[in-house]
Formats: sequence, structure tokens, C-alpha cells
Amino acid sequence: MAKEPKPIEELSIWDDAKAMIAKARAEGIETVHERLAQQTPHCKFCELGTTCRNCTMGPCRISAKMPRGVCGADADVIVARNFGRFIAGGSAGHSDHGRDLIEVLEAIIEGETKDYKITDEAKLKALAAETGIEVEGRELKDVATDVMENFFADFGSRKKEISFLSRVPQKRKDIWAKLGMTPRGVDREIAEMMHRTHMGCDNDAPNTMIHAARTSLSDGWGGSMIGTELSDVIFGTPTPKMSTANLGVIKEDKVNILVHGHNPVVSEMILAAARDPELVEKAEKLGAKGINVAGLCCTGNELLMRQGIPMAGNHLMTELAIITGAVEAVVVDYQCIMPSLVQIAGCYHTKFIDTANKARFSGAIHFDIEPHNALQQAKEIVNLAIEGFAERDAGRVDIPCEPVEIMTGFSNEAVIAALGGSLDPLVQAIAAGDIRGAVGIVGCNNPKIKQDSMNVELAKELIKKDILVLVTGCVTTAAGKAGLLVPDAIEMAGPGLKKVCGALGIPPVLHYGSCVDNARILQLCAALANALNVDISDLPVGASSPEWYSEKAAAIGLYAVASGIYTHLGHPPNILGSEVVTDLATSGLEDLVGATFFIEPDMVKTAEMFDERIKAKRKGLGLSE
Ligand code: CUV
Ligand code: SF4
Repeated sequence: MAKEPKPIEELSIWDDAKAMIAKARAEGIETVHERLAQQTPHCKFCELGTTCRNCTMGPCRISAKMPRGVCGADADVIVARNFGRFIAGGSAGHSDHGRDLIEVLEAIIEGETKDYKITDEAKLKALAAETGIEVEGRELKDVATDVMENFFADFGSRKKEISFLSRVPQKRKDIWAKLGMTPRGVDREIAEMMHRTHMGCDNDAPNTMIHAARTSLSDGWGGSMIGTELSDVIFGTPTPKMSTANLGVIKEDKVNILVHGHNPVVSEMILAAARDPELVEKAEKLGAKGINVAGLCCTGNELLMRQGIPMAGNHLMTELAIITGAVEAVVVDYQCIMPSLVQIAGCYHTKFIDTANKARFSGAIHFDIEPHNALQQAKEIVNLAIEGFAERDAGRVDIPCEPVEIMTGFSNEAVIAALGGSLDPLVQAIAAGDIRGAVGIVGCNNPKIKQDSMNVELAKELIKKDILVLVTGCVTTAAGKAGLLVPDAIEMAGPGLKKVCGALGIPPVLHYGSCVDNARILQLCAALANALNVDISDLPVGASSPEWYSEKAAAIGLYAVASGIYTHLGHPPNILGSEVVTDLATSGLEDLVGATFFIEPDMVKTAEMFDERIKAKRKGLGLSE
């Protein structure tokens, strides 16, 4: 029997969310919460990870009574294979996004597009130098061509290792080499994971798990890092700026366009089109006070970091944003876009527009945005939104709140500039104990968890303990709505963090970007480790994804662990059906890579676990606790 949906009070900590869930229920519109209730209880075998559909001798389910699949695979093998494919899925998502940026760079170099350009030449040259490409005395185009070819090659089959391993401390690289964990190519590791998990290949769970880690490293230090760095080259490296967040950023008197998905390649063009004077004039003629572009999920984070556009919400706000009744268009690229948005948009005047051939939605209006036609297509999309303004039913509009202020734009470059040109002041603040350590809180919402309850509570608990928090992905809007992303939030922080952030005029919780931008955090950890001449696993740092749901979040968690970062998850992946895999993930990896996952649903306890870890790591570095 399906369960009743939970009472609204238990679904989210936010008033804007609760108001819109109530509106949806009053209007008879189904959301993720009703569908979760329909799907509950979930299949126990699937929850444990002990189902296999990798061949047609099966499908097989493992239990005490039937401990092996038809081929003979046991629970350990099946759980490891399923987890490996899960990681491959997440790594593929981030990395294919990264590849799209290389293709835009290629289109720029070959003169196929005028819509995109190299905005940050200095960054391009710095990347070239870092990855062993000659810069001095060469034309920018030639340097760019080498960078492009080098990154394309990182997707293939390197004999040794991918380019950005130049950033990794030698001690860490030695560990990877010893374990057979060195990533040799993004597509190679993903394809090899599919190969290994075919019937009759890698039937040794720990061995499959090692390759899962290698696959995730090809994402973190490969696909994601390339995505982040080339986005900076093409759209500009983020600098600190103020913006706003929550459903109040949707404006009753404007044409509202929400960009949703992950890649700035599309959303940047939508924003540019929305600023086109002719289109603005057209909107005004139709009675609107302008065109408002607001962000959802990670493509929102991308635009927020670079252009300061407001954030309407994170994952569990995407359906609810449409329910305000004031959204003319939702423009999506790919990833984390619930297909239900098409149905919900259909309950209003909202146009749902997809833009990528690899992420099409039945019932959507489709535009194939490519480098050569991007701005012109974006203008057509914005024009559609403007025309939709007249169809809006004012009687169904309800924008439930006023926006809150947030500060954004913390790239490593911006942080180093704020520190006066080097990481030394940060190293000194850590050494002095004013900043005791740092934790990245990243990832999603999950309707199984009261929305943002854990994301926000953990951030608050950590800053109280003088632990600097970096947020990306869906945790951004959570922290922002909780008032943690403004300089005044130092009042919620411990004395040391308050002193340092107060002096710099920055919040104790820094917005570090989108999910691919977790690569910025990896880079920062590597730079700190190199500055101290230690390994990343020696640093007083951690990572957490309290409310995660996606394959991508699992890949992020795994590359963090494999990079030596102690990593918290609010709930386990579907691995509990294998003791071997579970033990490896939650303790065995410590001996191999110097870090593990820990699973903990209580955020006060989680903060204490990080505190203990940070104390131990500080001690190891010869610092006060
Ligand atoms: Ni990756 S963080 S739901 S949109 S992966 Fe998507 Fe960015 Fe989680 Fe949020
Ligand atoms: Fe069953 Fe083995 Fe086929 Fe999986 S690979 S479905 S366990 S027979």
C-alpha cells in the first residue's frame, strides 16, 4: 500500500516552499512529495543494492535463501557492480558537461561562433602553463588550440595520467599509482567501468571499488575541473558580488524566465538575450517592467557566480517555482531536471523549453542550441517568454515572500586576491587556530529528507566551531535563505572565524559555485597541501553531502574520499547489502587513501565528527586543537 503524503510542515524548513506545496495541493497539482508517497515503501533489494539486471539470465535478487545470482555472483559482487555503474553515471554527467565547454572553445578557435569568446585570457594562459603548454611569445589562438587538444586528450586514453594531476601533491599521486587508481582518461575510466561490470568480468568487489574511485577521480580532477576552468575562460572568472535568493526573486511585474540545469553555455546566452534592448522594449510594450532571469540548481549557480543573477531555488524548489504562476518560461539544458516540470508547466501558461539534444523532454518546446546559433536561438526563446506574459492568469499568481540577500563569487582566484595575492594569510589563520579547518557542504535535496534541514543545520554547527564552510550546488540556496551567505552571518560563527571573516568582510560560509565547481575546492585543498608540503589527507578539512540524491553527488563524494578528504553522507548509497563494500567505504578506505565516508543523519553528531577529525589533523600538523 502506498503511503499518504507527509503533512506539509514535515516537507521543508522554508515558508516559500510550504506555501507553494499548499497551493499545489489546493490546485490539485502533484509534486515530488506525492510521487514519493506513491513509491513508498521502496523495493528492499534495490535499497540494499542486491538486485542485478546486467544480463538476461537474470534479473537476480540476493537474499539469505538465494545467495547467488544465476551466474554465481554474490551480494558483494553485485553491490560493487551497481555502485560502480552509479559512479560511472555521475562521472559521465559532470564530464560530458566539461566536454561541452571544450567544444565551445573549439568553436571559438575555429571562428564558428561570435556568441562566445575568450573572456579571461590570463586564466587561459595560466591553465596552459600549468598543464605544460608553452605560453611565452605565442599567439593566444595557438595557446588556446593546445589547451583544447590537451583537454580533449584527457577524455581519451592517456598512457600515464590526465593533465590536472599536475595540481595534485606528489604524495597523493604516489598513493594512487600504488593502488592502480591514477585516472588515465575520462571516457576510458567510464567505459572500463561498464566493461568491468559486464557479466563475467570484475568479480572481486574491492577491485571494482578501486576502479570506481579511479572513475570518480577522472571526474573531479578531469571532467569537472575542465568544465569549471573553461567556463571561467569563456565567461569570466567569478569575483565577489551581492545577489538575492528564494522564490521572492520572481517578479510579479516582469517577464520571468527561469534557467535550470547545469551548463552555463545555454544560460549565459539566455541572459544575454534577456538584456537585448529590443527584447526589453518589446516586453515593456506588452506591459511588463522588464525581463527577469533567475536561476534554479546549478546553471543558476553558474550565472550567480559570474553575473550575479538571483537564485529562485534549489532542487526541491524547481516544481514549486512554477506553481507561483508567474513564470513565463523554464529553459533547461541537462541534469537534475525533473520530467514532472513539463506537466506542471502545462498546468499554467509556463513554456517549458529544452535546449540540448541529449536531454529532451516529451511535451517540451525544443531548441537545439549550438555554438554557431546560440544567441539567435536564445533570442527566440526569450521572445516566446515575452509573448507568454500576456497569457499569465493574474488570479493564480502567488509569490510567497521577499528575497534575502546573499554574497557570491568566491573562486580561488577571488579568494587569493582578497587575501592580498597569496594563500599565506589563510595558512596563517589556520595555523593560529582562528580558522580551525574547512568543510565543503555540497549537493542536493532529497524528498525523503525535510528540505534543507540538514544542509542548514550542519553549516550552522560547523561555523560555531570556527570551521569555515564552503558551499556549492543546491546547498547554496539553502545557506543563502538561512542568512549564512552575508558578511553579517559572522554573528553566528565562533570567535576565530568571526575575527578573520569580519576583517575581510566576507561571510563564514562561502559560495564556491556549482557542482562541477567542487573542482575549485579540490584545487584549493591541493594548493594548501602543497603550501604545507603535506598530503591532502593531512589537512584539517572535510566534505559533506547531507541531502544528496544523484549519481553525480556520489561521484563527488567518492573523488573527495579518494583525494584524501573525510566525507560525510546524510544517508547511505544503496550498498548496505554487502558488508565488504560497506566496510570498505566506511572504514577500509582509510588505510588505502587516508580518508573514508561516514554516514550520519544527525547533524550535531556530524559536526562533532568533523570536529574530532579536524582536531586530529591539526595535531598531526603540530598545531593547537
Ligand atoms: Ni549537480 S546539487 S540536485 S543541481 S546534483 Fe543536481 Fe547541481 Fe544535486 Fe542540485
Ligand atoms: Fe543475474 Fe549474474 Fe545476470 Fe546479474 S549478471 S542478472 S547476477 S545472472
